[in-house]
Amino acid sequence: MKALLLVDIQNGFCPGGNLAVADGNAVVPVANRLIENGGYGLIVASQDWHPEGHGSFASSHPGKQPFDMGTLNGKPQVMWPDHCVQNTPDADFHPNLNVTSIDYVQRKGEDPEVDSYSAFRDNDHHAVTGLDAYLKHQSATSLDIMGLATDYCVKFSALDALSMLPGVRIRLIADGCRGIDPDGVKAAFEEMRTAGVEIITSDQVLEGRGHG
Ligand code: VGL
Ligand code: ZN
Repeated sequence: MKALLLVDIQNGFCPGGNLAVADGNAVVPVANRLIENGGYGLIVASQDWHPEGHGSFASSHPGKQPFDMGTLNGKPQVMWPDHCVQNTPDADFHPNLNVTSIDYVQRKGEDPEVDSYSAFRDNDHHAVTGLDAYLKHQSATSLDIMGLATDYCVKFSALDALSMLPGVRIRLIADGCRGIDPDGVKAAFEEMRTAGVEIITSDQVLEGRGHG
């Protein structure tokens, strides 16, 4: 079973959103093309889904400004602007994303005391989301990953996919990702490649159906 993981393609990470990624909406047509013509048997999506007052929000830490470094539960934590609050438009999937074809949505970041960049487990590696079990149950043999943001949720999802789904081929669709910090994006690609993630393009998937 060839599976596609769409990471956090939400209003909050697109222009106009509370944690907008430059050009973030550009990943939407890439996702739709892959959903419709990529030859996948399974489409899953993650959704950043924070309660109000989440511990990753600068607003929860007196004196902190968005993008400052702070701590959460004694660990270093980027202080984010309030974003993707549950049941707000900021947390909705981008309105042009073909959500009707998504088989499974994995929400994350619900625990106010710990952030969860990865779609598979929280940043402390204490709690898993259940996405690994779902993909194993569906007998996924390959997982292509794209979405937002390259240097945070995409990177940590890809690295966790490698370690939590042994034997599954993990590929990153480079043109289907946009990131927060340009230097961070460069480093993220390098880190993923070094760890064993194959870096490909959506055209490669669409041409040979990319599954060769
Ligand atoms: C993300 C920062 C905070 C992401 C989510 O989707 O990359 N980044 N929450
Ligand atoms: Zn978040």
